[in-house]
Amino acid sequence: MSDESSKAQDPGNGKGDTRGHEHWEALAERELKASPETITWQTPEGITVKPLYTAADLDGIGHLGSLPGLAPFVRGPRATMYAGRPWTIRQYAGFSTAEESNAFYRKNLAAGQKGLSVAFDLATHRGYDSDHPRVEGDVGKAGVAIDSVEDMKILFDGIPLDEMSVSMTMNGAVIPILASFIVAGEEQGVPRAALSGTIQNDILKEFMVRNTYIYPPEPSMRIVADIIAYTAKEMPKFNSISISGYHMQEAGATLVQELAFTLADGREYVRAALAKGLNVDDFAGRLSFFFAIGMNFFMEAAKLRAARLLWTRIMEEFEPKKTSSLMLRTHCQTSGVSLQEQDPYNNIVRTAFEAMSAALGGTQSLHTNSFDEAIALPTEFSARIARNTQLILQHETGVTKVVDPLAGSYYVESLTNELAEKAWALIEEVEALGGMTKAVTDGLPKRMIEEAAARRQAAVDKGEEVIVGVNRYRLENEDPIDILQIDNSAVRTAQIRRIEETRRRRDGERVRAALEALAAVARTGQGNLLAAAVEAARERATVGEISDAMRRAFGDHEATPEVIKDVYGEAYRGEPELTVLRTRMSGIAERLGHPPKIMVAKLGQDGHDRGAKVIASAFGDIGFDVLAGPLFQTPEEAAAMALSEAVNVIGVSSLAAGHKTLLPQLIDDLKKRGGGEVIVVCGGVIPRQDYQFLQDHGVAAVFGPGTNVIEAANSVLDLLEGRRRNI
Ligand code: MLC
Ligand code: 5AD
Repeated sequence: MSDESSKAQDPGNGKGDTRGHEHWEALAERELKASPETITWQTPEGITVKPLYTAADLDGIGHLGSLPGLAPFVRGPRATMYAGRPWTIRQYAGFSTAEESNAFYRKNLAAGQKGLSVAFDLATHRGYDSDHPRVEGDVGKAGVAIDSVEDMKILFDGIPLDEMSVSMTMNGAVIPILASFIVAGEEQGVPRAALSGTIQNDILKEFMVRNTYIYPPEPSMRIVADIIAYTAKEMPKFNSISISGYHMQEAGATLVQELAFTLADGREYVRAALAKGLNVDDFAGRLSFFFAIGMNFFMEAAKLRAARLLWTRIMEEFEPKKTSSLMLRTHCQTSGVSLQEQDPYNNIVRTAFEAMSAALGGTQSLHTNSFDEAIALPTEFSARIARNTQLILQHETGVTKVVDPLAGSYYVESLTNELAEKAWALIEEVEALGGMTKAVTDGLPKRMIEEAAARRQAAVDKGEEVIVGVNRYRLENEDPIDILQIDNSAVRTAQIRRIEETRRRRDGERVRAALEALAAVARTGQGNLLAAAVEAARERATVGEISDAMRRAFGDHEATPEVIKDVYGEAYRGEPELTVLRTRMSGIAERLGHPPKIMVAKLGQDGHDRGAKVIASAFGDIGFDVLAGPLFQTPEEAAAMALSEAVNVIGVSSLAAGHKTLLPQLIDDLKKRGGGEVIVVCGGVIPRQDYQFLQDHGVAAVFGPGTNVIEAANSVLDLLEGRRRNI
């Protein structure tokens, strides 16, 4: 052993001894043949991760002495955490009809799942009944179709609502859905005070990223506050809101953005509830949170620790008396966007690491995604593996035996502190803008998140960020996997039949009176919207009717799509593939007499617009003339817009499984209007099994998940040059 290395193995007392550190540096430099500073990692959060953390990194960190169950809860909201009670295994699920989803829930509960989490279809989210003409492609597709109390009762048939906690992801049509749930409970013999569960009820992030809003921001915030007020009084076991960062990360947010915007949203909701005259301690203990857990293993665990620390800091401003008012409790879901279409069994591994990170971060409840996530909704098989991932974590790995086992790690404590500091700075920035409602209305958070998404896409396309099986180690041949296919027209027919039956059986006069009373509460600002909606739901008013009664008073929210510029192009600056592409583009533009014009379209109620936004901004930077279509177009509206704007190409982004209904309609309508020459391509969550069907209906190319944007642009140019017309 050389003199140097034996010295390096004796790094002093290990407590930030600078002499020891110098020896380490010398040794590291010899190994690397470069300074250790050359191997730091710049994360998207702007955090510089060093190759080594030592006790010196803990200097000045204030939270180190804290204990679990005690403010500021860095180490967890409960004193014993999972040693006392493990997190709730709560798989998010829903598809097709209430009958089918009910059967799925029951099987899952019998197999070890502990709580329910309902996924509704997009028609329901946006307050439309299944018979509404705008939702033809959406019924029963991305979740379960619920039109009235009758469906809700079937959804929970045989599931005792006084024992089972039920989460419902609902934000737009939150009033009719929660009202129908309350009535379904009542008719099961469970008084509302005994219902336990959570309603998402987080509208601010809908305007920012998830897009299942209905009404404008102001009445939407009133809805949130009315629900908090109602549950505080009537439903003591029910969590009135699930303040969600998950969708921000899915949309491309860095972890600092996710943390900051979520907590700033939370602060805004507290203010809205206080403005209703509530006492902070009457509702704060039932505010809950929801975060995504992506692949940055230690940073995700640190994020949850930082979230609890910062929430306590925020809540202290409101001077609550109860400790539980300072406590952040959260659900987590492993990251959907981290999962890939290519080599999909790799996703089981990804999800397992993410689940472990959520557990080490101290989540209260967890959903683990299924490996077929990037292709379709879970099958029974993929859902079983996802659930078992949690069961194995809880029963076989020993992680539940000790509270917050990462505490004291030089690296994790540093990350916790750094994330908290960076997120706090961003929270203060939002505050300086006048708070989150204002910031959301002005569009700043959305813009920041979209920029982060475009930057990330460029990093993946350039191969700087490695995704196994996608931009490295890609398989030559992919074997197709079995997926869940839903026949939405059959679901729609069944739903319409039940709506008609419900309408036939109810007392029309009483329904009208209840809806009128609700409309008056909406119009006058007097009274509680949820209380009025419970009366209407009891009379069998439908989700669409209750939503419409409020629509009349509140109006619809309409967003104008904005496309960010120069982020993707900047990240690619000087790279030969972009230069070559731009040259090719100029040639085509010259021949056409103008740059090729592409409309990026979203059809139906599918508001997942990350892909559309990334494509629109990257194609713009590449040199296309980009028209970003509004959300929620019908195929006819999209065709009319494309022709009046004289586009050469329509690129449809589909993430909610409506493609087989909506794309053929779009192409038919283009032809009817004499626009058969417009090239139609599509991208998004589209199973390979559907490619041929789409091609047969005139779709020129399909770009599945994991498509490189530069390659997609080249393919579109091929199509424009008539060089390739296949998938
Ligand atoms: C917990 N308890 C303990 C304990 N740990 N008691 C003693 N010792 C311990 N160690 C008690 C709690 O106090 C509580 O009782 C009860 O046990 C349940 O524990 P919990 O920690 O509150 O868990 P849970 O009921 O599961 O609630 C977790 C939650 C909640 C607070 C985060 O809001 C929740 O379930 N959220 C799920 C949200 C969700 O599924 N979202 C899906 C989104 S999908 P008590 O009496 O105090 O209540 C999505 C995708 C999309 O959004 O876009 O469509
Ligand atoms: N069933 C199961 N998981 C779903 N997700 C969305 N809808 C469903 C559903 N009906 C999950 C996916 C997605 C995230 C938003 O929620 O993981 O990424």
